[in-house]
Amino acid sequence: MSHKKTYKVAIVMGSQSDYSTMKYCKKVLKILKIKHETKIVSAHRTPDRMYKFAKNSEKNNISVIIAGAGGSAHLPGMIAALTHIPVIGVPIEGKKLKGLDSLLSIAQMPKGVPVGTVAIGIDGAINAALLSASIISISDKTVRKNLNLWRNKQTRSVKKKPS
Ligand code: RP5
Repeated sequence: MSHKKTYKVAIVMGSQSDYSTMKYCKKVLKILKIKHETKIVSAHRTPDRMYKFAKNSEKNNISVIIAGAGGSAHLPGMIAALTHIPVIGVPIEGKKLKGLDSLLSIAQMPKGVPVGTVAIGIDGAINAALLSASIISISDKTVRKNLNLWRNKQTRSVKKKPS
């Protein structure tokens, strides 16, 4: 019997500097009890690592890939070109153009290789985790239950009147 650890979601990012945003993905997946792994994979600085990661993702039992990138953000698109596993791109809010360049690079994929795109920054990182949970919930009852609990808690937390 294999004791190899398997993951449902892979959270990858182009740089250590992306982690202050991408750690919110991890936090949400932890709350939802979804197995995940976190890696630094850069399309331009570690292209071989990116290639191996994407090519092995199916074999490694990954259901969804969340890829965070800032600055001319080609990482999610390149990963999506190498695997059929759904890729959600998180545009990181960079110093120069406030992440708008990343948002456009990720969202404006030409036809043929889609990348699901979420909002710039922490909101996007949180939503990427929730969207990955929705995708997994189609075939996983426990994740469906945990996602619904999370949503109900969010609903209950909204006050009826402002104070
Ligand atoms: C991209 O370039 C990374 O995703 C990061 O958002 C950006 C800047 O990287 P560092 O110069 O901070 O390592 O590859």
